[in-house]
Amino acid sequence: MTPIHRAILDGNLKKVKKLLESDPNLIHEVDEYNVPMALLAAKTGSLALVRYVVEYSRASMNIYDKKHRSILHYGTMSGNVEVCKYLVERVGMSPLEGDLDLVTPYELADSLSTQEKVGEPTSNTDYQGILQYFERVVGTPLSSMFKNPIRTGFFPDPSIVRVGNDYYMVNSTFIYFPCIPVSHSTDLIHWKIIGYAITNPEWAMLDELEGGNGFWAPDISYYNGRFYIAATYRLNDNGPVYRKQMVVSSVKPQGPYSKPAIIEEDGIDPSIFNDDDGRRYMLLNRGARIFELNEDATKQISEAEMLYYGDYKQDSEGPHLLKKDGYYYLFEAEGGTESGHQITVSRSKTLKGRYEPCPYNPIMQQTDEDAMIQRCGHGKPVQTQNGQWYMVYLCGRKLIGKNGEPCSMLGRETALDPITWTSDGWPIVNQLKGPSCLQIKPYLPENVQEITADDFDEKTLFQNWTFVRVPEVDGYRIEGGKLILKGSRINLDSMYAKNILLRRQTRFTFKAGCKMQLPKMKVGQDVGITCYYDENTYLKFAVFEKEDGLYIGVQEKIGEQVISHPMQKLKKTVEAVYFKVTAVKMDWLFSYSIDGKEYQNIAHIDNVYYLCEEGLKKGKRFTGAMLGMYAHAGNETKETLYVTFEYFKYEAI
Ligand code: 6LW
Repeated sequence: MTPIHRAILDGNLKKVKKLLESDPNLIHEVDEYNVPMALLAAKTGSLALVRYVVEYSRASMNIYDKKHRSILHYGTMSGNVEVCKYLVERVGMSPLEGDLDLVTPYELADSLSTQEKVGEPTSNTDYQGILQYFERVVGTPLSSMFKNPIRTGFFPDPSIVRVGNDYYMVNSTFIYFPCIPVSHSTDLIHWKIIGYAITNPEWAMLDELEGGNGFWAPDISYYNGRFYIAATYRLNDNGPVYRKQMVVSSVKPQGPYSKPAIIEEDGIDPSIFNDDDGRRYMLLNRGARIFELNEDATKQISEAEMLYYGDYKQDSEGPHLLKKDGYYYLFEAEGGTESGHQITVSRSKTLKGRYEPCPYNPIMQQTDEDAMIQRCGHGKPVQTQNGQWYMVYLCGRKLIGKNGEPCSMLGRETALDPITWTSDGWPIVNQLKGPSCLQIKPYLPENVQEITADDFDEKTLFQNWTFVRVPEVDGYRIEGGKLILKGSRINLDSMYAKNILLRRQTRFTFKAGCKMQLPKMKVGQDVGITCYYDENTYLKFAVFEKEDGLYIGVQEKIGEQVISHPMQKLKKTVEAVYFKVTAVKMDWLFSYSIDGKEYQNIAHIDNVYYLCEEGLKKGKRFTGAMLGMYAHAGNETKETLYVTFEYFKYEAI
């Protein structure tokens, strides 16, 4: 331990002063965990030492440890209210700034005070006091706050509409079927999928599309008693026409929706705007182009023309118009869906312009490139029944893989932050502070959270299940509380594979499991669980029938590579297999059981990078990690393979 480190840990101000006077740069040292000295000083709880470091040393106050914890996180750990007060009131540190696990000082104080209550009280700590202090400065108890992202896992490109006291959201689904989930909420925080824009297999048009194409960036709106969903239908890159727009409508938000009307206009991210004079329009990129629609929004009736390109002028897309107080406000996503992503706004007194950009642009952007919540953009505003305004927007979080590589495992997600209107009439999101980790809940009645376990006891599948492209007509059935999947002739590595039933991975850390009855299999067949990104990258945790018997184990598919982990032989008499996946960020453990009681580990993979967006350079990797069940029958036999699953559980840990 270096002398400055020792002096700080001892809270020895005299010694710290002496050392820094002789060499001011010593404050830039870090300990063996890479924690900067200034943060360690805060952790001692010595206010005099903290003040000296802040006011006389060369330490900056925008420094973090490698978990992106600030000096206020460390002040909180000290248990000294006075240190926290000083850091908040004199240094301007925020109790709402999240670390890489999105834990804020406010929540840290809460968990430490709970530990304090159950454990041994330690002498000089007052976590309860810090918690109360943070509650006073934030102005809201923790129980009245929510965390971003509000929709974790693959929920990109959100669009929202309110009808009465109900909120509806749509997100992109690319090649997944049913297409484009419609989710419902009453509180803007908890969402449940209630239906889909396209449920008729004949209307899905997904069969020939590579992963990443399909239905992009939908918009939901409401007009004359009907819900309208518009989206881009993105074809493969090989034809002259590879983008069209589609519109469906229904009187019920959950559908069924009408047959897609196709609008042959190039561009992405269509949204529908209904003007007060009853005329209807579609907006879409590049920038914000506009054309008129007929009364039922199924036909284009004017040429597209440029409304306004955008303020940032790069990858301008996701246009939405809002009419308010005599202005047309035009919201755009700019900078592309990666780290430069942002939301800008412009306005005009007349629909066709000229649009003037907002002086506060971008009104949403993450500027701290080390923070967990990144790539914030592509949003749409909504006003609550109480008159408050919110923005739903796209965001993404990256884990760090084993070799330091960024891994966007959960794909692009949805976040929520309040909009306030400035005195000169401009909307700004979260006070221009970028995305929040912890935010005050809208003043709205709470509703229930999405279901995480399925016993297949209902007649139909829960709405959070989704297929990779359209399943066969007899691809699955639910019978006597069990799910029966029909084996696919084609393997998972092809876009022609069928009946792959998946759900979103919504947490970095989770446990999932299912019980499968073992069918009679032929050599070359395999049945079980898949953790899936697309036809190029996935893993199978399954039972494989080989020449010399039945095996259970894990097989990874990473581009052209197939990696088989050592498998275990199963007795022919085995009737059922229980699968368990325990995932802690990039590190996953696979275990199985024959009796449902004793589990045995079969494989451990410490870097599932290929289930992330960055995992392979092939195709458009726009979705997120999924997991679920599959059966691969192969082409060797005429007999149909059916496999029965009794339940599938998924829980955050
Ligand atoms: C979508 C575009 C985008 O059309 O990504 O982040 C594209 N934004 O708006 C695919 O989701």
